[in-house]
Amino acid sequence: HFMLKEIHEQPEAVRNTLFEVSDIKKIVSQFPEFKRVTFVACGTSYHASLVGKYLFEGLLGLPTDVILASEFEFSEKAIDPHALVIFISQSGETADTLKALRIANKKAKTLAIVNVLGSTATREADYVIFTRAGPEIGVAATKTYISQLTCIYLLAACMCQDEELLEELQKIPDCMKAVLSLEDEIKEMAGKYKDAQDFFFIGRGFSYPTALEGALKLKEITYIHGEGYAAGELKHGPLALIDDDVPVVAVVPPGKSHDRTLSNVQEVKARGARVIGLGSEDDPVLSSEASDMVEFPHQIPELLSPLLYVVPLQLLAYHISVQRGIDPDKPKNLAKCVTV
Ligand code: F1P
Repeated sequence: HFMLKEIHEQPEAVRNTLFEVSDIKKIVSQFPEFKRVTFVACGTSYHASLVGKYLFEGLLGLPTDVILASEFEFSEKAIDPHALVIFISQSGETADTLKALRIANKKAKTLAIVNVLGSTATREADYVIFTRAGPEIGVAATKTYISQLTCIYLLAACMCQDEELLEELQKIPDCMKAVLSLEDEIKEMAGKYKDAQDFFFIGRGFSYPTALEGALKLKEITYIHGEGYAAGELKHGPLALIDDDVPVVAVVPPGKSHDRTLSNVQEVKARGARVIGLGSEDDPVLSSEASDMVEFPHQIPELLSPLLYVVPLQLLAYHISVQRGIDPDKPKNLAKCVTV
């Protein structure tokens, strides 16, 4: 399948995208002073944007909003002329994204982060950054998501001149290979969970967009209901849906969010849920709570975790899809580029 091939091409996609750093530095040197950042995107690209919010607010202290392209017209009046409005799109042709770009171009400086050279968004935005993922044939976005994240990290690091972060990013391709080598374990896990009718994916902070993206991958190619939730919101209603039929995927890297997400893991377990834990290899508490565990190298800090923790979730969705007899390259009701 194209999808599996592209999942395995992700270390290369990151490596190639990291070469964009010199172009990104040039673009950043042309920036006027921005008072805020507004991301606009659809689908998987929206989840990359959410990671951008945590980064831009955390590293640069810049107020950052993330707006779904299909909702942009309702925020039009509030667009700050001193904002940098960043459009993220694999194709650069998504109708809602282009419509929002045309509105934003009249109000503020725009930047498009796009994978397809020469696409409409690249011709219309003030600044352009390319994700060097190579062509993506699989309908569900995988390596382009990772390349979008890489560009966002590069952009944030260049804007705050964080050389240490630029160096840390160089380690990602090798760490990602280590994560990909867990595929056999994840395939086996897929066999255990493939008959579930509903899943929850939970995380906080940097892990919240990963939870949303894991749930979207599951929905797109397995047609199982997957709900991505900010772990702290579970107590505001959805805990009522958790029982022993609902597996919960918990994204729990070490760091600020760790202990509180762990307490949510205990809450869902108390309601009978089987928990698939994603966490550090040296997290005995999480691994004792989880029915199944995906272990990551312990040196991965929370800030970088979105680049790695999503990979097993792509593999999980892929293997559940295949084991349910679905062709993940031909998902029903999903086009590679949504032009309407
Ligand atoms: C957005 C998107 C993709 C999704 C599918 C449909 O596309 O929702 O994330 O995987 O291909 O479109 P884009 O604006 O990033 O090209």
